[in-house]
Amino acid sequence: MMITLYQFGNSVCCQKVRVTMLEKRVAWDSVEVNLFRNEQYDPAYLKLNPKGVVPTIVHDGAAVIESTLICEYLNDVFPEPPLAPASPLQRAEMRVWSKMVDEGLHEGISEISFCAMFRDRMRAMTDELREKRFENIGDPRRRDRFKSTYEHGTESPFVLYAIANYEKAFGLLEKTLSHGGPWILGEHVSLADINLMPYAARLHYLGLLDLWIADRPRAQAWWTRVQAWPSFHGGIVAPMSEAERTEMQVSGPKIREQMAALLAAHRSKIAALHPTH
Ligand SMILES: N[C@@H](CCC(=O)N[C@@H](CS)C(=O)NCC(=O)O)C(=O)O
Repeated sequence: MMITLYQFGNSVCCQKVRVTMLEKRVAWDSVEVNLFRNEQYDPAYLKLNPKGVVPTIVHDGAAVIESTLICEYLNDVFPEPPLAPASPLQRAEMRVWSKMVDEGLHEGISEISFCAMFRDRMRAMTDELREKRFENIGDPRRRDRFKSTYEHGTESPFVLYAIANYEKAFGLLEKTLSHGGPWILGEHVSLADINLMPYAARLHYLGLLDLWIADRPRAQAWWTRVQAWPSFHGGIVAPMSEAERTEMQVSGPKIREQMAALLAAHRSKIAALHPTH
């Protein structure tokens, strides 16, 4: 039973697949798909993953795409240790978290990361090369996001959507953990936690996580527990290069002040709308 993971360095959605495989104690081979060299658009790779994104796994010759679905697939194929509860109701609760990541936090973290790190890199390109990068993005919505954040930085509406989605997620985390914890679904770690981990970790490395969790003690306790968890370390911390870590640590603080101001403004608006919350 052979697993090949198509991945790229520090990519958040590859991180959760690695964490899941480590927790399941399955071995895998890695193939790098270099996103900076557009290898995701290589025709051979597009056959495996028609969206042209990482990760993909190939297991016994069959390709599985979409990181959330890959983690669920791994949990089905390798039942021990279980990373999903047995009850259908609790499984539905677990999927609220992966859905939240896929529908909001994923896009959100690319905006924040882009703003903090890749925007400067793109500024340094020639106009011609930059236009080519934009043209290469086949999906018009993704291209518009990318362009908006390139042009407006933290003033892009997509950055505000990111901030609002994170606010909702950490608000829900705080509330959910108040019913028990220490993990999202209670006593056992699950794919709900694993899905969220890389998205909290990226903010942490950018030096921005505390903006959302400084006043949320249960979310903070969850984050401390995550950092001490061996598969988090093995799947996210250990594979990170020194250069990647440094780039995040240097870039995040450049947008911190604007992010804090946007979050504060967003929080006041929400508080005015729902005074009881
Ligand atoms: N929903 C997909 C999202 C995959 C995705 O967006 N991957 C990013 C890296 S985290 C990517 O490959 N981007 C390629 C690009 O920007 O061209 C999943 O969870 O697998």
